[in-house]
Amino acid sequence: MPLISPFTTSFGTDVNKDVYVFKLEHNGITAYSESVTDENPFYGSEDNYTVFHIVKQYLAPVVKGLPEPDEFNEQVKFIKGNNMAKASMEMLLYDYYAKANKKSLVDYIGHSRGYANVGISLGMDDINVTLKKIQEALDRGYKRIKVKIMKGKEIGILSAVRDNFPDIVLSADANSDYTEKDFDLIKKIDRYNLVYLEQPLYHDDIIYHSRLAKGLSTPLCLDESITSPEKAQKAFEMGACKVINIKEGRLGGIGNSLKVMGIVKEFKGHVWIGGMLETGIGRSFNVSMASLSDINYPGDTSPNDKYFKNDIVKNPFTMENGTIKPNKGTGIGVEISEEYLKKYTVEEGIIA
Ligand code: OSB
Ligand code: MG
Repeated sequence: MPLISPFTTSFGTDVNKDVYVFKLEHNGITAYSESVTDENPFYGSEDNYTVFHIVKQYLAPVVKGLPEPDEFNEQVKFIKGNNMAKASMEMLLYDYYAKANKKSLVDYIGHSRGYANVGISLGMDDINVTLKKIQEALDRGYKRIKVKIMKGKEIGILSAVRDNFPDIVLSADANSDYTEKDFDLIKKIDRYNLVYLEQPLYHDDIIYHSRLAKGLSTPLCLDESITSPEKAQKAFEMGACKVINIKEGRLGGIGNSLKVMGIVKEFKGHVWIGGMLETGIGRSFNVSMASLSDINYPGDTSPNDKYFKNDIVKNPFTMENGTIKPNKGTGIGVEISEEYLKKYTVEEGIIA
């Protein structure tokens, strides 16, 4: 699926979304999910091809027995890692069981405030383009602006943004571009008054983040590093972060995401729901999660039209005053656009 505009992070530029959409049909119920992986393992260690392999070889046969999501998580525990593959199947079962219980996904999960607070994640562009996009985002009511940064470009980007928007709620995401040798450079970020700095160091690190946090007044938010509830526990115990960006895909699904939310609460931290440029299918899971009452910061759950002119769902989200309501209806509540799904499908098959 072509993106409306290229999305550039410290690890590369995306111009298309290449995604596996999963469909489960049983007893007149049709459930959907998607994998948050991309063609390359540049954000984390999984990519579309590893997901397909793990799903086909190990997970789909388990899904065929229709375990409830918690039971599924128990049954696939013996498979190490591969969280994005596991999440795509666990969430398929969440949609299935919400629908089987004739509930919306939020009612099936419980404890929703009824709407998600929404921030925007802006990829790196020419600085004038970024400033224009920020103004547009503010005009649309977004509650937090996040800009992507990378080593050597951070001061240019952040000083231009702060010169033009001195008071906005601003964060920056480095997607693990820095090392422990860059602490002096990273400390210069303190002057831009960010709500948090997201994942400055190695994608799997906690120890150096905790060391960095001691010399920094800007709170740290971890994204890539938090791949399990245990990692979240360790990160808070070590003071490696005050904020966590939850992505169900990275954590292996909704069950683990809820556990992380519990840990954040225990440590009186902050938590929000991130995004991976999802289609309308993945986005509807994210918006439901972002509406849970324990989520206390605006997330990266932009409405569909930030990324796609023609999404594969017929009922895209709309944002009002920086909030989005989860879909009504059962499960994730999306109406699939068979037209665009067909148009963008390059390969189709039955895996179990
Ligand atoms: O680090 O949060 C990230 C997109 C792809 C991979 C990693 C990240 C992102 C985003 C975009 O920041 C979030 C979104 O709008 O979906
Ligand atoms: Mg991030």
